[in-house]
Amino acid sequence: MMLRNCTLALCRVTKTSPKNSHQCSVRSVADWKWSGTESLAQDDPEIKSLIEQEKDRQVRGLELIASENFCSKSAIEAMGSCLNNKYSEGYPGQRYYGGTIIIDKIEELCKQRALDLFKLDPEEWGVNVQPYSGSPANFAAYTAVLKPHDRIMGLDLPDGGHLTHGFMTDAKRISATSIYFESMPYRLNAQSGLIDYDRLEENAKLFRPRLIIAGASAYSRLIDYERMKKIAEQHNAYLLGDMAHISGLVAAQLIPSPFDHCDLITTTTHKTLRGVRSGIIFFRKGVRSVNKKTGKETKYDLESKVNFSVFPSLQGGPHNHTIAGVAVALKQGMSEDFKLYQTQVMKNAIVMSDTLQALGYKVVSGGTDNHLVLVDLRPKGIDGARAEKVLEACSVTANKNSVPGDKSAMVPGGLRLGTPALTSRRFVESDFKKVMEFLDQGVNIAVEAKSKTKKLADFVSFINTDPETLQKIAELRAQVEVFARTFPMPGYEDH
Ligand code: DSN
Repeated sequence: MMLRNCTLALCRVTKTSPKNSHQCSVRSVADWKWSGTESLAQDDPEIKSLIEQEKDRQVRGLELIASENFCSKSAIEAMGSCLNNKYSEGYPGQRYYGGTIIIDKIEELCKQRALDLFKLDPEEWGVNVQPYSGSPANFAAYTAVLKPHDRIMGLDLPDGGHLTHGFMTDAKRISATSIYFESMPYRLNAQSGLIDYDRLEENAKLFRPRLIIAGASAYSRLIDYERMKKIAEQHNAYLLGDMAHISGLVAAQLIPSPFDHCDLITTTTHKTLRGVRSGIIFFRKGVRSVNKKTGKETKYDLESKVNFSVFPSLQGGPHNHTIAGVAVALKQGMSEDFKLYQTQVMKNAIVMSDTLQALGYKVVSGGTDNHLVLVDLRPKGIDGARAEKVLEACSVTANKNSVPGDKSAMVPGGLRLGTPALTSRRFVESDFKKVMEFLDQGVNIAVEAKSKTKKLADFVSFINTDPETLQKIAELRAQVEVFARTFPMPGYEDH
């Protein structure tokens, strides 16, 4: 007789029995031991322990990844709530399921706060808060305004752009945004380290894009949205601002706003914005252009296109628990404290850049106007991959990054360093000076280890086995961890 598990795990179905009758090994649900109200420690000590270990790693380490941050306890509390349980395909007032009255209120509140945070007039801008994260938000925004094979131009990934800005290589179309659309990148000027707007304009004349993307993942300077809008207008193309990295700085009105010139804007909510992980699309409403001869107005039609693209074209049920967490973070973003925080993020980035240069490092473009610094390690005789490995062993987390002129993405010449996460832990200028001194010591260990090894794999094995190097790493890690543990940490104490 064959047996198979039933969806009620305690029951069995006999295939041979008439009408697949159930033979339950318990008599009623009252016999269940599990109530669903057990704590994580009771239900799954293995996952609980791994979360505690990750929390400890975050507390004892120096987090310099420019896209990361430490979300507040209140936003995480909203995300870890019963809102997880509700399906609500559609939009407020137009759902495909019942029971969505409260969910509608949460989504409306989140949308209102998104508009308020960026000081947007609802007659001129609309917003969709359902994208699951930044990459889905970008693909949904493109799908809203492009047909398959329409042309896009974004900053090339090795020059600081993002995968979803159309990344492809000679051998392969990597991002779906280069599979479904035709992509031509623009790049940095290799000497200045700044976006080469002249070249973008020149190439746009040949390529005739439908969409130009103004945004970056590893660019430490301000973006000239006005210039990019002028280039886009020459081809009747849309200008999309991907402000994922800088949205907190934009919200605090510390840097020029993409809202002044872009047609569409996407962002994640967990980088400088310091919320739970999600994505948002803003779109313009009202008049798009006026015919100079006839005076006839052409209106934006982005609202229905963006909404349809997010659901039903690309996504299913919105993550209501996440939308609530985003709403909490957006409210925090309107506080005076948030502005002070963002101001400190930028002050810390300048100190980071200045200290590195004083220590003899080459900083791409010579400085920073935002929350991050790109360091070119090649003049030090080391690369980002090797430095990242040693720094991680010393509890300093950063990521390798390509710098202008780089050949290899796997062993690029630079490191990307950001201040948002540690600034959330109340690090100020003097603390960042110290963090850069720790980083310098780690890089020096890497330089020495490189001189004794050949390939990256030999290097990794060497730093994990050579007693003298292990000793140096252990000494530096101990100093880093004692220092890092003295700072407060947002979120829950142990998770
Ligand atoms: N992973 C993010 C970053 O590091 O910039 C972008 O998605």
